[in-house]
Formats: sequence, C-alpha cells, structure tokens
Amino acid sequence: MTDYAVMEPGSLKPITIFCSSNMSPSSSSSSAAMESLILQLHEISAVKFGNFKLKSGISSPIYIDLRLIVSYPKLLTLISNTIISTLPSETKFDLICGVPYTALPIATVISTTSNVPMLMRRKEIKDYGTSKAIEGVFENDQLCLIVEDLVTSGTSVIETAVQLRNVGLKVKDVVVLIDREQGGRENLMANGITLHSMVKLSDMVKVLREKGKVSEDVEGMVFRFLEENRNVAVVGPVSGGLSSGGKARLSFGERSKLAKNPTGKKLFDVMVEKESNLCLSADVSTASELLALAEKIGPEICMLKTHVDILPDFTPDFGSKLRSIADKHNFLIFEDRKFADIGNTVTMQYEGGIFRILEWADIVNCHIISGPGIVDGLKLKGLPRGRGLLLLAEMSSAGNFAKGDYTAAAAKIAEENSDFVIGFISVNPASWPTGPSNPAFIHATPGVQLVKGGDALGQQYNTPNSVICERGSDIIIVGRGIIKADNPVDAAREYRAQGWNAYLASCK
Ligand code: S5P
Repeated sequence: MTDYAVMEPGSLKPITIFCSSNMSPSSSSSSAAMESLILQLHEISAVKFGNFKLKSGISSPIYIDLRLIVSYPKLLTLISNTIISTLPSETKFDLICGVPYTALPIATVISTTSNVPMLMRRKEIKDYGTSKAIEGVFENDQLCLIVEDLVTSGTSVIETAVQLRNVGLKVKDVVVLIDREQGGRENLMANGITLHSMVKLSDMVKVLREKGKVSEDVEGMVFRFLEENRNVAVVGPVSGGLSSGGKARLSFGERSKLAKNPTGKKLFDVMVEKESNLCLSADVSTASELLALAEKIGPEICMLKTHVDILPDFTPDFGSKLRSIADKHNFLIFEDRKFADIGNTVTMQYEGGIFRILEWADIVNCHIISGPGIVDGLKLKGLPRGRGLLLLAEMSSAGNFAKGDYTAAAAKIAEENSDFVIGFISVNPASWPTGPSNPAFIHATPGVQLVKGGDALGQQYNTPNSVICERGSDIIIVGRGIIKADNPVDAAREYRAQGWNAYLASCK
C-alpha cells in the first residue's frame, strides 16, 4: 500500500490517498481514495455534463476530458500510480505503450516510476525518415501492456494493438482509468485483449451525486444513456483483429464462432473444411460455360462469383443448376451485382426481374454511395432467407474513390448491420484508417494474379501472398488468372495452394 500526497494548483487542496494493489470501490480505504480522485477530476473540469458528440459518433450527456491532467502534475502522478495498481498481480508485461495522445503522459509516468521501458505509437506515420509506427527498442514476442485514459468502444486501443502486433509484439492486457461501460470490454475481448479499469463511469457518477456535485436528474440521464448505449461498435474493419504481419490473426474456425450471420458462418466453415480461401470469379461468356467451369473447379473453391447479367443464354433454371453444383462441391454462390441504388429500388432488383438473384445467391454485394438505406433494403429481403451481404469498402481499379472516409463509412455501416453484413470487398484492410474491427467480418479481395501487374482498363493485380499476408485480407478473388489459363483446373489448384499457405502463414 502506498501513500500519495497531492498538492494541486489553484483551488485544489493537498490530499492524501491510499492505493491498494487492487483498488476497487468495495474496500473502504480504496473507495475513499477513489472518491477523492473522482472529486479532483471533477474539480479540474475533466468531467463535464451537457451534450457531447463522442468519437464513436454517439451523443453523450457526460464527457471526460483527461487531456487536462498534464496541467496538474501531482494528479497525473497519482492517476498513473493508481492505474497501474489496479492490475492483477499475475499480469505480465515487458513494455508499456500509451494510446496517443492523452495516455502518453500517464504511460510516461508509469514507465519512469516503475522502470518499465516504454514504446510510443505514432498516430500519423511519417513518409520520410524511418516511417516507423512504433518508436522505441523492443524484441519480437515481447509482451506490451497498453495504457489508456478512457475506453468507450475500445477502437483506439485496438488500433494501437494492431500496430504493436504488426511489429511482432504481443498484446494481452490494457489498463485504463475509466471504463465507460459501453461495449469496450467485450470488443477488446474479441480481439484477445483483457480490459482492467480503475473506475467505471457509473461508479464515478454515483460518487459525484452522493457528494452533491451533480443532480439526481443528471445522474438519471447518464444512467439512461448508458443503458441505451451498452454496445458501441468498434469503428473500423478488419479480419480477426489481424495485423498486416498477421501476428494476431484469429483462425477462420475461431472467427466462425463470432459470425452473427449464418452465411458468414458457413463461409468460414467451408474455408476450414476445404482448406480453401479461393473465390473463382467466373466471368465467362455463357451460362453453359459457367456451369461447366463450376463443375470442374468447384472442388478447389470456397466461393464462386458470378456476373449473371453478362450471360446471353441465361434461363430461369440457371440458379437451381448452379445451386446443385454448389451443394455438391460445397461452395457458396456470390452474385457480384454491386447494387448501388436507394433502398426501395434494390429490394426489387434483388428479388425480381429475370434474374431473381435472391432465390439462388448466398451472397450479394453493394456500394454504400447511396447511404445506409441500401443495406436496409437488401436486408429486408435477404435476412429472412439467411443470406449475407458484402460491402464494397475499397476497389481494385486505378483511381477509384473508395478510400479514407468512404472506407470508414462502410466499416461503420457494417458494424451497425452485423446480422446481415458478412464482410467487405477490400484491397488493403490492414491499412484501413480506422484500424481493425469485428473479426466476424470477412475480407474478400479482387485484383489477384500470380504476378503483380494490371490490365489495359485500370485493373490492378497483387499476388495471393501480398493480399493475405501483407494486406490482411481473407479470400482471394481470381478471375482471368484462372479462366484464361491454359489449364484452369491446374491454375485454380495453384491459386488455392498459394492463398491457403499465405493464410496459414498469417496465423502463426
Ligand atoms: O474492386 C473490385 C471489385 C470487384 S467485385 N474489383 C474487381 O475486379 N471486382 C471483380 O473481380 C470484377 O468485377 C471481376 O469480376 C473480378 C476480377 O476479375 P479479374 O479477371 O481481374 O481477376
């Protein structure tokens, strides 16, 4: 047990506080200490009540601004010492890393006080000099503890964990000052990280009410808000909490258990059963050619992608014929329809017309250019049938506009519709601006050939290994690399082996 005397600038009075090795409001000395810390945070206006927009996009009646603590060195020291004392004694770590920026000073104080080396994560990676995302000295497989001031959805912590894992470090625990109790614990757990928090937001508000700092009404408002926002989604994509180096990648088998949509789950299971993460893009000129190709290449693939509107000999029984080949060879059917219209129109395009896509395609995809209503429309028809949807978050063609905020918006829409959205068409998910997301989402990447290159109309190709290991995707979508090969079956086997070996390598 340690004593801390805090002398604050301005109106704050000296205060003595006790930190036990496991400080929780249940023991009386630690609860007194915690109360005084909460009151000090309130006194410096680090806790504000009103109407605030959070990073996750939701409006909150309470806002915690811990950036202020750098102006109160003794309080900063107290917080740093208290935060580290909340860790269970068995927690092991070789290094610590603060989530930029607010937790940087906290991590620094912990590092200097406890003599544990620190790392710094860059938020903006320079394109000159060393271009490093993580600064500091470390070795492969060292265990890094993340330090954070506040957790809502856990997005920032996960972003930091991805960067640390990318350079070969292990991340198992995060310690935070305040847990907003809004799904962060669960989101972090899904990414293999245990959350240790010093205080919960509801306990904080209770203390402030008891001490007459906020009214009963405000307390009620905060509690109602917490009740209504228990699960703030992680903003951002990515498979398996993976990293581009693949260090922390969860297996498809593990991710199948996390999938909410039955088709998403089935796709993971098929990949595991067949040891294939190859999707054939069957862009041939006739329906009969397509069915013959499906029959030949079916054993090698987890998914077959169609463009049904390019088939001049399409007949209403095409769907059932392809379906029976898919069932025989155990692959899923993905109609690459790229819906892009308003919700009402896509319901009709999905279900009706001569193609009746809803009848036979397990999976369809859509652009999000028209806003989230398109997903609502497709979901209306697809969800009752257990179908799944891929969002086009990125594209493989040169000069396309699906990047930055657009990609981030796709990630957000996916999180909000994780019962229907099974993942993304993506190109470089390991570098998405929003970092990793729900490992239940699958990333499928087109623009794949055995050598890097392109075609005359803007298509850009990467190799299976680059797509899976470096770019962090799950499924390679291959068209001309297979169908234009001298022997398409042999070519499919080669792509299958390269894709699967890259996946296995990325799980290590
Ligand atoms: O961004 C994209 C999205 C898709 S779905 N880029 C793509 O190339 N696709 C599709 O993938 C495209 O419509 C085509 O069917 C396939 C790529 O074919 P390939 O012959 O270039 O391998």
